[in-house]
Amino acid sequence: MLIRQDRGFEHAIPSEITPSHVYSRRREFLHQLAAAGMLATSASAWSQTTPRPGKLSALNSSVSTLSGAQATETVTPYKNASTYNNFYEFGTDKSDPAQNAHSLKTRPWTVEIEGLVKKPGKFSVEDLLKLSPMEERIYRMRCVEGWSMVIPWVGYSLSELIKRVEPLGSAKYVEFVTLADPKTMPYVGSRVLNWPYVEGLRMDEAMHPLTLLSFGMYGEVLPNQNGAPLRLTVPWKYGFKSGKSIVKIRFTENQPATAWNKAAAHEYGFYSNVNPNVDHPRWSQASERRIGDGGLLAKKIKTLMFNGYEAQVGQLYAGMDLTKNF
Ligand SMILES: Nc1nc2c(c(=O)[nH]1)N[C@H]1C(S)=C(S)[C@@H](COP(=O)(O)O)O[C@H]1N2
Ligand SMILES: [Mo]
Repeated sequence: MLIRQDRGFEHAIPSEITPSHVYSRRREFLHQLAAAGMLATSASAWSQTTPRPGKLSALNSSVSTLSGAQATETVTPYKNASTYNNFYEFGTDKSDPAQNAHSLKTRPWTVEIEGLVKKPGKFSVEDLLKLSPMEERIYRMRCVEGWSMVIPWVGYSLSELIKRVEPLGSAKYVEFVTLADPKTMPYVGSRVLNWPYVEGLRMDEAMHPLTLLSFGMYGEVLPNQNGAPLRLTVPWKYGFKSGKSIVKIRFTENQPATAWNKAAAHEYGFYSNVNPNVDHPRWSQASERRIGDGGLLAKKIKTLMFNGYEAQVGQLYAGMDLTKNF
């Protein structure tokens, strides 16, 4: 996103052919969750080869009250959500992650919790899958590049994990460090970014119920290119705040140095709230293109303040100058 704002839509979205073992793995994941009573909503509507785009209102009430999403929006086809990605460890073209991320090894996987907490330690992905009941949440996701999708994620609020490790009073921020393995990630080692990809949130943002620790999407285990085995989804912020394939969560007193902020501080601030009134230095943020059936000809739609989640998160920023804290 640093380099080619003008090229994002030149690339055709390749039609997806997913090997059958991937599907059986996803079905297995859902069955395990359901059997353990860990799936709070039925995700069966999304678990088909080509999930049907559906109305957001089809979701259960806890989802719609939390997301505040509009019932007129349709869910992005699975094919688009899993083949039009940013995951620079696997390449900078939108189609690269789907083509290259099969090399990512998602088991065994551990997430290390460190810094200002009473209970630091290591969690295996199996521990994390069991930590809390999961919900399906349909979130709008907007990339700073000006495109957006509507994706049904499966996970639980990050706050469930945070409460478990008992942050100290001095912990003001949470830093998320993602995997940087040059053996399985062809672009780690390139100079596109300073690896590992690091993101951060203020403690109250991290504790907000909308901040989701996601393990699945469309009722299925996350495809590697979407950040398996676990990632963050922070729907009121630009996509890059939602770090993929997290290996470390660190609680700090000072604001973490995040990867995109280090790469270009004047373009990508720490907060990165979706804000149609604050232009990116090189382009407007007032509108966006919804990726999906309309393809490259999709009409632009207005971008909403905090990506449409202002009622839920606006108060976190009361009194802050959002043109300075962009
Ligand atoms: N580790 C890592 N996480 C990442 C990125 C990345 O390059 N590396 N890209 C970010 C950006 S810019 C976006 S828009 C979203 C895209 O998520 P999606 O491909 O699942 O839609 O992931 C974010 N998380
Ligand atoms: Mo993005």
